[in-house]
Formats: sequence, C-alpha cells, structure tokens
Amino acid sequence: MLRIVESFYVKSAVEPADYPASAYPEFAFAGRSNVGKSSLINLLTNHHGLAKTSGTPGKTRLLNFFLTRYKIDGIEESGFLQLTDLPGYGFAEVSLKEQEKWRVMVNKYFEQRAQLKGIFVLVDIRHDADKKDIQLLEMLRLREIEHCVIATKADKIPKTKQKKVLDALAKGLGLKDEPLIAVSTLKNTGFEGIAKYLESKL
Ligand SMILES: Nc1nc2c(ncn2[C@@H]2O[C@H](COP(=O)(O)OP(=O)(O)OP(=O)(O)O)[C@@H](O)[C@H]2O)c(=O)[nH]1
Ligand SMILES: [Mg+2]
Repeated sequence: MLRIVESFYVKSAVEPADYPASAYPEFAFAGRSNVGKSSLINLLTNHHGLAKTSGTPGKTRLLNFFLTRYKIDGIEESGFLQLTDLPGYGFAEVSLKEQEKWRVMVNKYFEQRAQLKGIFVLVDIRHDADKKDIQLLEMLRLREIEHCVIATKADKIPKTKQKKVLDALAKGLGLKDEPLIAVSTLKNTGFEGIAKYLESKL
C-alpha cells in the first residue's frame, strides 16, 4: 500500500505563474469550508500541522501546495507526489465578489495544472447532497478530470447506518462510476481506500 513518508509545504499561490514548477503527479482536495480538507491532508501525510486546520470556516483562501515522498510497501519503490489544499466554498459570510474570485482561481487551476491526476471532492457524511458539490462534480465530469468523493467525519454516524447514508449520498450527488469513500480523521479510518486510489492514478 502507498504510504506518505515525508511531506513539505512548498508555497501558496493564486495565479498559474506562481504554481510550483515541479511536474510531479498532483492531487487536489476540494469541498465546502470546514468539511475537513486540511485535516485529511495532515492525516494522509501523518504530518500534524502541515495544512492549517481551524474550527472557523474559510481559513484557507489560497491554493496551498505540498510536496510529499511516498513508498509503496513490499517493493522498494519510492516517488514524489504533490497535494493541493484548495480553498473551501459555500461559506455563507463570503461576499459574491470573493466567491467569484474563488471560482476563477479554481477554474484556472483545473484548466492549467497539467500534472493533475485527480481531485478528492469532500462532503460531510451528515449532510444531504449539496448544490455546490453537485455543481463541482458536474464540472469535473465535463472537463473529464478524474475524481473521487470522500465522505468526511464518518465518526459522526454509527457504523450500522453508514451504508444507508452513503447510498443516499451517492444517489443525491448523482454518482456514476465515481468512487465514494467514508473517512474519519478522528478515528483514523478509510485511508486504505484513499491510498489505493492514489496508487491507481500514479
Ligand atoms: N469529528 C470529526 N471532525 C473532523 C474530522 N475531520 C475534520 N474535523 C473537524 O472539522 C473542522 C474543520 O476541519 P478543516 O480540516 O480545517 O476543514 P477544511 O475543509 O480545511 O476547512 P477550510 O480550510 O475552511 O475550507 C475542524 O474543527 C476539524 O477538527 C473528522 O473526521 N471527524
Ligand atoms: Mg482548510
């Protein structure tokens, strides 16, 4: 299984000219404010505090780029991949002007980041499918960008109810062949699925 063994913050950027120049395969984390993007990056990298987390939504306003080194167990293979923490959307107190800035910034990233291998779209397992998430998924399908949906905060739903909740979420989000993985950064569950997804797209 793929395991991230080292990770560094590279830089934050808004414009493509400022993105890190390295061409390593890259994966990005998208989703509403407060859904748990930064927490997931920290857990995946096993690097507490790498991505800034907060109880206050809207903390991350820039594209934050991280470089990681991974190992694939069993074989002595080691390589680099990049993770990008995208600013959250859907935060009520953000002005329309700010929302438009977000849209332009993220669209440029999706359009111009050539080494982008996949997007993790995070949704809160407790919430019904949301219009903003559905729009993002539609846009990714249209652009033919590989993606995987992560239902976060799985610890908030009893195990016995998870399958039913996930089925309803998949239906609400209109998922077709896209994978849907439940994770909890609190309980440290669901990471094998993410590791497998990463490995399959490298
Ligand atoms: N119970 C529970 N709480 C979580 C989990 N993951 C994240 N959280 C909490 O959710 C809050 C938001 O987490 P962040 O990782 O900062 O969320 P974000 O998506 O990066 O938010 P923005 O940067 O504002 O877009 C924090 O208080 C986390 O502790 C989880 O798996 N379970
Ligand atoms: Mg964040």
